[in-house]
Amino acid sequence: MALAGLPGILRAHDGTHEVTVRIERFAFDPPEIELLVGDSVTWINGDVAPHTATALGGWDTGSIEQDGQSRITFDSPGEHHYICGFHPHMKGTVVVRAKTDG
Ligand SMILES: [Cu+2]
Repeated sequence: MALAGLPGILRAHDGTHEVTVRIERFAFDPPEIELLVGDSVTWINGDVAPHTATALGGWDTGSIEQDGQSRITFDSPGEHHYICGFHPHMKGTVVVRAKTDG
């Protein structure tokens, strides 16, 4: 299936997308995601321990309890490196591309 250079997690882009990142065993899965402006990401915590997705100097999901979730919408292009506020060794990246790219 032709995806116009976008990664497999994105399909034909009509309107906005919602991408899911699962938190399992103290790791973000997938650790790196790529989306377009206007898309949103939902983090779902499968661990017993609470986690966050926290970009330094940026957005923060706040604490997500077991089986809880939190969603953030990305309105501008950029590359966001984020961690879990409770477990800073947990790292993830959100790359937001302008819709005119590619
Ligand atoms: Cu954590």
